[in-house]
Amino acid sequence: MKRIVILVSGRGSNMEAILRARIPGAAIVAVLSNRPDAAGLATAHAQGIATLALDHRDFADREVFDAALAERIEGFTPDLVVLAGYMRILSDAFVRRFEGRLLNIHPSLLPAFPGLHTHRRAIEAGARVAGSSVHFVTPELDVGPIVIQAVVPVLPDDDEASLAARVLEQEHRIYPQAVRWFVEGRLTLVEGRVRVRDATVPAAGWTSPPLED
Ligand code: NHR
Ligand code: GAR
Repeated sequence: MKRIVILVSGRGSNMEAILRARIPGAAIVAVLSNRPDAAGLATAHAQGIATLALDHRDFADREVFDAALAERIEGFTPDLVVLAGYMRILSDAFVRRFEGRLLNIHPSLLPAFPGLHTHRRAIEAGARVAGSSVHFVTPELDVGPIVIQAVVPVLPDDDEASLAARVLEQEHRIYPQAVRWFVEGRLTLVEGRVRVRDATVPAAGWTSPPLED
């Protein structure tokens, strides 16, 4: 069994998509949040999963908070740590500690629109396509090596909410897919580059093909 810890800050729909996928060989051993009121925590708790909230406002600074968070995560001995709508930038020390086993999903076609308010910025820029990217987390924000992406159109009448909903639907496909690859031992980070061995991608929307060796 590969042990997975998921970090959320809010709704937790990506977490739910990963749970619903019932990935063979994967055990979601805990869901942690920096926000005690995150809906995702309650959802996980209702499914019998261990949950823990560490409120970042109770800690002196980012480094101290991240050190405490890392300790609690290590207590669950995870093979993989999954950021699913986790909204705190992670310090270098945290990222280095979990290097190669730390994934994030970002709601844009990286390297376009890193950081916050991605949908608003895509619409303002007049982008004709948008999407989502799963990437390994590196110390620098949203520039880690990309694992899988999905593309959606930006339609003339889109506002932030309508675009976010179209992107989110694709997130719920590609994040479980990336986690499945990892659990199957196909997805690795080798010298800072993503390798996906012998993978097939389900046909729906437009999703990046797996990388060959
Ligand atoms: N940490 C590192 N080091 N590298 C990444 O690539 C990270 C990361 C932590 C989170 C997710 C992320 C995203 O996909 C993520 C990627 C939060 C912020 C942010 O500015 C930016 C990007 C992401 C998550 N957070 C504010 C902060 O001061 C707080 C905002 C809030 O609480 O609402 O941490 O886009
Ligand atoms: C998702 O769209 C995710 O890509 C995005 O927040 C949403 C979380 O939804 N993440 C970020 O913006 C990270 N900065 P969820 O809580 O329902 O999974």
